[in-house]
Amino acid sequence: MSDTLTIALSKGRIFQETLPLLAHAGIEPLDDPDTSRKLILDTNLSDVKLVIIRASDVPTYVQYGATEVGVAGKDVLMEHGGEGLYEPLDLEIAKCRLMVAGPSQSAVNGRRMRIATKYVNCTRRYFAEQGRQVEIIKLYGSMELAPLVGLADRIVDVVDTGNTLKANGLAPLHHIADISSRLIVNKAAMKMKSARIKAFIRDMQAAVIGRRQ
Ligand code: PRT
Ligand code: MG
Repeated sequence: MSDTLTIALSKGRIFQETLPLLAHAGIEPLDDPDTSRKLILDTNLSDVKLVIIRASDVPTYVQYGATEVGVAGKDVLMEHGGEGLYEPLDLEIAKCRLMVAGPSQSAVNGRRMRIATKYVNCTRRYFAEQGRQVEIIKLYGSMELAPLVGLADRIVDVVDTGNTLKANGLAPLHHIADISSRLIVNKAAMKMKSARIKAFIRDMQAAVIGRRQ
């Protein structure tokens, strides 16, 4: 088996913030996913390719070995469950917090709270740990809208600056988890392509440490 390496990445902030780490590891893409329509990008190294995938799909591609490695937010990994994956390295990029948010002054009394979120599993787990029965409404985006139109009492979403919440009259209420992006590796590939993948992890780790200074 050849020791090619395919790396799953999502467009946008994860791609932009992973780029300098990859450069530190000697990997430079030959195309920009924000302007190219290609989904598989060649790099300066003939045996390394970048595969551009929707953020929430990255763990699935790596789980099934469609790509050996990938970069995914801890929020996405918590929601996916991590089956078939190793998570050897915190890349310390795309940092944010998974929060419960809602209208700043609002109490929900005498009935089950309704929570809108795309993080259904994380939300169920969090409220179960609190011993609270809630009704969860699955959405695919723009969670901030749900409380404004009476669809839900609260949302669970990632928050960075908090500006989006504030602009919509919402406030962060409870902290669920600190989030950053992680390097993930397919478990079988870690055995089959051990030397190649371990060298890549080492290079990326050096890049993360270099970036701290
Ligand atoms: O759209 P799609 O479902 O394909 O994926 P996505 O929207 O999750 O992708 P993307 O690229 O937006 O996010 C990828 C990863 O970046 C997430 O899984 C998080 O781990 C991480 N990340 C870091 C964030 C943010 N910061 C963030 N602020 N992901 C999303 N946001 C959103 C937030 O939900 C809010 O609506 O950005 C908006 C602005 O945030 P404020 O608080 O700065 O206003
Ligand atoms: Mg998005």
